[in-house]
Amino acid sequence: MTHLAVDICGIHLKNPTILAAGILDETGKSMIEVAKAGAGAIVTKSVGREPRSGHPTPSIVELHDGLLNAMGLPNPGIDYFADEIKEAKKGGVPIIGSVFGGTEDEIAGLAAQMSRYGVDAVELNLSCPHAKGYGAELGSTPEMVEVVCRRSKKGVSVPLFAKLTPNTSDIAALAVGAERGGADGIVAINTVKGMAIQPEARMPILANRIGGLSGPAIRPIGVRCVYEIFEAVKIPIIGVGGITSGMDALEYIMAGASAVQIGTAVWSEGLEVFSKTSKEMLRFMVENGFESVPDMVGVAHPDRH
Ligand code: RRO
Repeated sequence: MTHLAVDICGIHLKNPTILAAGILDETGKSMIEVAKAGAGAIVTKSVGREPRSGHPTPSIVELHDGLLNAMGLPNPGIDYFADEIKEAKKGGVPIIGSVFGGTEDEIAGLAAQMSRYGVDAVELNLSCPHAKGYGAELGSTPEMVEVVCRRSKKGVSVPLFAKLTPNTSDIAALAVGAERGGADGIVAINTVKGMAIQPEARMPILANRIGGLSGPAIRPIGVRCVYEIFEAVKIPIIGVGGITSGMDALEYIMAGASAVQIGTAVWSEGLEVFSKTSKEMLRFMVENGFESVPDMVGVAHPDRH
């Protein structure tokens, strides 16, 4: 029978749609709502060592095909997060804990602490494009990605995912670094560095000036990144960037993703986007003779046609 269930690194998902880090995932209660809406799994807000209020406003610019954000890693701090994870688990879907840090020691410590909270996997955010000293700096060379993953892997008892930046000339090389360092999966992509300027004011709109672009505008970039990563590593890939429909998700899966994350479309379409995406994927599978999601993974590559 045609079905949407997938297993990633031993984690069972009833469907391949996962809530991406950064939206409706700061409290246990909001994560339960996302689970109820049909997400197959949930990634938490990226949390760090200390509470942070983030960058000054304006920190979001609405564009017609996406969002530009410079939130600046607002989060309550890891110590506060144990209770939120405990609550989120009541939603009945796997919870993936996202952490960011300024040094390899810090991020490894946070990953270990997150793993002790009972999450099903840990996602290392190595890719925030606009918070100086955090994220992207640690994730900008294959060597750094490898060291951070190796260090983090030691203290983590659950699968470890590395979320990579597209703001590089060779994301596949970063993925190879993650695989060498022992990561169990790759998450691609985080937002694409961008800027919007208000002509009358003659200045950038974001208080931080530079931000990260998400939404439909970046989908072709994400699909290309997943396609390149699929040819470079053996570990599973989770695709993210501009997915709003089942057909968008299928692009990522056929490029090589085993599952997908949805973020900005939750803001633009509402929580229904998870069940809508699943339904559309299932319809496509029935109509095109695919029994399961793994049957479609990477089929856009010439040797897998
Ligand atoms: O908080 C943010 O500004 C942010 C993060 Br942590 C990230 O990973 N990606 C992004 O676009 N914004």
